Amino acid sequence: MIGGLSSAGRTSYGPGMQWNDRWVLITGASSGFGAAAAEAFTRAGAHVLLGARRRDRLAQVAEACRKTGARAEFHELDVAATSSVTEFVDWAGSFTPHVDVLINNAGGALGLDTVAAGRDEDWEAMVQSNLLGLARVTRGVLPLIPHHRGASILNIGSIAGHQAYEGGSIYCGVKAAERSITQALRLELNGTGIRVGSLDPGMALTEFSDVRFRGDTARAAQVYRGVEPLVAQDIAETLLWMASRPPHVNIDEIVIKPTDQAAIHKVHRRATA
Ligand code: NDP
Ligand code: 8X3
Repeated sequence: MIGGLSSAGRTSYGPGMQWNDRWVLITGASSGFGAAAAEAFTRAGAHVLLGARRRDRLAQVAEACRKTGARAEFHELDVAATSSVTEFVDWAGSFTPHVDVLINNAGGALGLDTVAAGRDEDWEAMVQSNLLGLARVTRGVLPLIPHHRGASILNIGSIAGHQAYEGGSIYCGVKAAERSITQALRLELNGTGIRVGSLDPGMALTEFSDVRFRGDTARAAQVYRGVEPLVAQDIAETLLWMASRPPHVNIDEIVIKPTDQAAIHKVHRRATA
């Protein structure tokens, strides 16, 4: 026995890990990273509990996940409202007494305004979803996360949390705060066996820029002009890898960027027609 875990318990993880009796709860599962993570974990055999505001999109994601034979349940969730988070967690608890992986993914950026031109409603929404939402969901779900079974809390940060850029002030700020919350949780949960990690992507092609630029798809497309960005599946596979390490291994932080993006401001762009 090591740290209360039998050797049998340890060997059930790793590349051959059995996901069949495991539940994964994902916020922001209606598109992008969250939807891809739902598909990756169900393909591995896990069951998923999916939350976001757009029910119709959640239904599509759940339907795709069920084709693997796994269970995929969904419920409306607005991480910006404590009442919605409470209702969602109660709903989740009606399916399972244990959530083995919590993926705090809901969030995004609104606008690319300088501080001088920034709008209260954008700032408040970014703080509510990326920062307070992550804390609310974690507080709510923690009682369902088992100790000493290799459970994980995986938070989605960003390279914006490592380096600020013009027009990104509040978004960069909340993603920097995500790293601090992750580090605090890692300390607070030390001894419980619950792993805590942050996955911090660079430029990835999802609905992120469409949302940021409020449906201005031409402007959103310019972000990825001449670049081969990450795709949602890159993030999903990395999340699955992080959660599949043996229980004594905690991946604290991963920064993942497109090969074309050496730094926030250093992006290689090919000539386009
Ligand atoms: P998407 O816009 O495709 O996905 C964002 C998800 O978050 C959607 O499912 C959306 O669902 C959900 N969401 C937003 N606000 C709320 C809310 N208040 N309550 C519940 N769900 C919410 O973008 P990505 O997949 O790219 O973004 C996922 C995460 O990754 C975000 O935290 C983002 O900041 C981060 N990120 C993205 C990068 C990129 O370049 N794409 C790079 C680094 C980090 P709905 O609208 O239905 O509620
Ligand atoms: C998304 C990456 O660089 O657009 O978090 O902020 S960036």
